[in-house]
Amino acid sequence: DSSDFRGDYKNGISPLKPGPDLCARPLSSGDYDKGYLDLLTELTIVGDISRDTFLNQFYKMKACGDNYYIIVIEDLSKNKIIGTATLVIEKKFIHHVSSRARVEDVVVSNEYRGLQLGKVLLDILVCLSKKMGSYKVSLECKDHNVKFYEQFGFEKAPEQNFMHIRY
Ligand code: 16G
Repeated sequence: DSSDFRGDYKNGISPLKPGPDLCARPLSSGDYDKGYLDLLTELTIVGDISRDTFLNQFYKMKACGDNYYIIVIEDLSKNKIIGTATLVIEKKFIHHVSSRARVEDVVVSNEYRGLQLGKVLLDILVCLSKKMGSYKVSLECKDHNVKFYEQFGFEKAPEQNFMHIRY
C-alpha cells in the first residue's frame, strides 16, 4: 500500500498512480499483444518470439512461485507496455536460510523518460524484495547508468566484481 513507498515524488506521482493513463502492475499473459517484447528490444537482443513461446516461458516463470516478479507500466490510452523491471529472488542457505534479490531488465521506453517511471519501478521492486525477506538486492548495469541507480539508493559494492562467461 501507499505507506510502503517513500514520498519523494514530484507532481503527485506514486507507484500506485504513476501518471495520467499509466498503471503499474504484474506482467500478464496478454502483454505479448501490448508490446512487452518490443520494449525489451530497447535494452538488448530479444529475438523473434512467437506467442506460444512467450506464453510457455510466462507460465514456467509463474510455476516457480515467488521467484519472478515482472512489473510493467501500461499506457492505458494506447494499450501499450512502456516500462518494465524484473525482480528475481534466489533462495539461499546462507544468512539463516535467507534469499537474495536481483533487479533485472529495467527499461522505460524512450518517449516516457523523465517521468519518474524508473523510480516507480525500482521502488516497487525494492519494496517487494524487503517484503520477501531478502538480505540484499543487487543489479548489474553499464557505467553510464551508475548515476541513475545511485539516485535510488544503490551503491557500488565494495570489494566485489561482476564477472561472467558469455556464450
Ligand atoms: C543490463 C540489465 C540486465 C539485462 C542486461 C542485458 C538492469 C539493471 N540490468 O545489465 O538486467 O539482462 O542489461 O544485456 O536492467 P545483455 O544482453 O548484454 O546481457
